[in-house]
Amino acid sequence: MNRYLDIQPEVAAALAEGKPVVALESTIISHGMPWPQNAETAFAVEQTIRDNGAVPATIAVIGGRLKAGLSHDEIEYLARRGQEIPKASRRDLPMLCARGMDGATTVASTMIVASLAGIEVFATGGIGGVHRGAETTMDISADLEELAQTPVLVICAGAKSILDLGLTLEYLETKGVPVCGYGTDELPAFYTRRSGFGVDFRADTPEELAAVFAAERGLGYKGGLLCGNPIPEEYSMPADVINAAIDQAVAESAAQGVKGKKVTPFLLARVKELTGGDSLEANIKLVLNNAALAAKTAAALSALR
Ligand code: PSU
Ligand code: MN
Repeated sequence: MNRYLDIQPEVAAALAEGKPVVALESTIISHGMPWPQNAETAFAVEQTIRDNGAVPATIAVIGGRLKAGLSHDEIEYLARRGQEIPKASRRDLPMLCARGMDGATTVASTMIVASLAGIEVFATGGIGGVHRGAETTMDISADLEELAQTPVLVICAGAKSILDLGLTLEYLETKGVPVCGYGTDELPAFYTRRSGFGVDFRADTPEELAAVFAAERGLGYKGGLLCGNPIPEEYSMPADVINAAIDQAVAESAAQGVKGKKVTPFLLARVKELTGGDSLEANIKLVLNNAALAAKTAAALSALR
């Protein structure tokens, strides 16, 4: 096992027996939601994964250790400390490990730790991607490059239109990352079910999705697979309301010269402020929806093996 990695005993036992395990990220806990909803959501997501037949493994860096599976107290610690926990993507892990620091893992770094631990399925809310204006800023999330090189199935609710969704899909196509729509032919846009941008293929059952991921492994590809699972209709937000808030947040971020790793948290926080509690509620519901699909897909994958 990797010398920087700690796998929680329950997770290690499930992996050893070939039972389904689902990885979860921690940037969504420390940076994505306010206390105490962040802790409540993290616990509810883990419970949803259990209710659907899999073992949850929330991932973070604590005291320089890569953790696959967190205790109740560790999740609460990350939730209470919030923004004080550094956001940790691929480039940050070496420094955090060397110096014994904490880190809230993004999609990219959660994939890295999941892969080191042998976990193949990962549920989250939204992924990073190609930002609007990336043709001049070159702001492209490391999440996309990770999907190209790390063999994990990432189940999300698509990407927020704080990003350029068309360019995000072009980038994934260039990198050869298969993109699935769950029950849809379009990439979902996080708060809304449709984006207008087509995916590579549609899956209508966890078994269909698991079979494509298993085939990707069987072909010897080194990269992962992205699945967009639309927010349930009853929790989706009116497109005009959410798009107006996103446009304003993107304009403010450009006007204030926000750069680097602060861009995504700035945009997410501003959209939340501008839309009140509605977007937080939608965010919680879609993460639970993704957790349920991920658990069922991990179970389907275990059955194939
Ligand atoms: N998009 C969301 N919610 C999030 C994130 C992105 O809708 O919480 C977080 C995820 O952890 C994602 C990270 O991996 O932001 C991407 O950050 P960056 O764009 O700096 O790579
Ligand atoms: Mn960025």
